[in-house]
Amino acid sequence: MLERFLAGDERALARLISLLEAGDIRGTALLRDARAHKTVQRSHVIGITGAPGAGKSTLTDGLIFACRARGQRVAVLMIDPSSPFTGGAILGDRIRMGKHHADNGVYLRSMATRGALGGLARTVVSTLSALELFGFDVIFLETVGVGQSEVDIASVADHVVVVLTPAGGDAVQAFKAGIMEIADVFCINKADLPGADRLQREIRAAQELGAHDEHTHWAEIVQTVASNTQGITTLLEAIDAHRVWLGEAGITARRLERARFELNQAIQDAARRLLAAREAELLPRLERGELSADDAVRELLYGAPPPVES
Ligand SMILES: Nc1nc2c(ncn2[C@@H]2O[C@H](COP(=O)(O)OP(=O)(O)O)[C@@H](O)[C@H]2O)c(=O)[nH]1
Ligand SMILES: [Mg+2]
Repeated sequence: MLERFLAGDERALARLISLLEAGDIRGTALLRDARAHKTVQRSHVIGITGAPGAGKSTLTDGLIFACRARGQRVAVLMIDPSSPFTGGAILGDRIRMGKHHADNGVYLRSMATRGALGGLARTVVSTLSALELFGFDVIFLETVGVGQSEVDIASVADHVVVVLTPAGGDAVQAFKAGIMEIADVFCINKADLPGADRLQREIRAAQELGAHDEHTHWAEIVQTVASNTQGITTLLEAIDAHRVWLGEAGITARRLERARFELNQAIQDAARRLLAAREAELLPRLERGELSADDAVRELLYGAPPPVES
């Protein structure tokens, strides 16, 4: 497996990702061994988020072609939300993306898993590492912009593209959900529909309202019509400009944030496992007031006996 992975065999990559997804320790071991044999080039990790139907997959499709035209190798990681409402859209994505299958500079993968708290599963991070190590220049991470997964994407991507559309009061909802903070580039897709300029003015107004100084990045706003590839090059240039703005130090800071995300998730998983093994015993004592939550944590983590109230 290691040899095949290092030789660039996509089936070995697919197998490695499956192992990582399943939480199989052979996956992490293989990833570690592969790292020891190969110098890693940082991929550009581009998160694409927005409401279902905003045009994320259509945009990604256009961006794939634009990156391929630059000679870059591209991976796409689609996070399937486990929602029955979006099942049809995912199927549509499979068909649409199907045409890239013949191109071996493009690797497509969808992940069905979600984190325990509804955000991104932490295996997304190890999967990104595997794709990076395999040698992709660009990795697109498509997530449906709902709840925690939207916040999480900002923790794992180098660049976050927030996709909005003129239809359906997107902007108002987006500002409520704290989108201003996570967007590095705003993409107003479906600019063929009425209201794109108005939406752009609303985003600008919201940016001007927010606190800013010379350290704040003003997310660029790009209008696209993904369905006929209009604006795709401009969108890619806006992402490039953000990378230049970040610089090496900024990108390193993003990567540390990704490591923090992965570690936090691992700690939560471990804590949940510890608790599950002992909750039948601990919860009644907590409920009766014999034990404080802090005592219980101490006992779970260090096995220290809690002080006994007389
Ligand atoms: N009018 C219009 N429709 C678009 C545009 N981009 C995508 N669509 C359509 O919007 C629908 C949803 O697109 P999709 O990429 O699957 O959205 P996703 O759920 O965000 O991935 C599809 O029917 C697309 O053909 C656009 O720029 N203009
Ligand atoms: Mg999609």
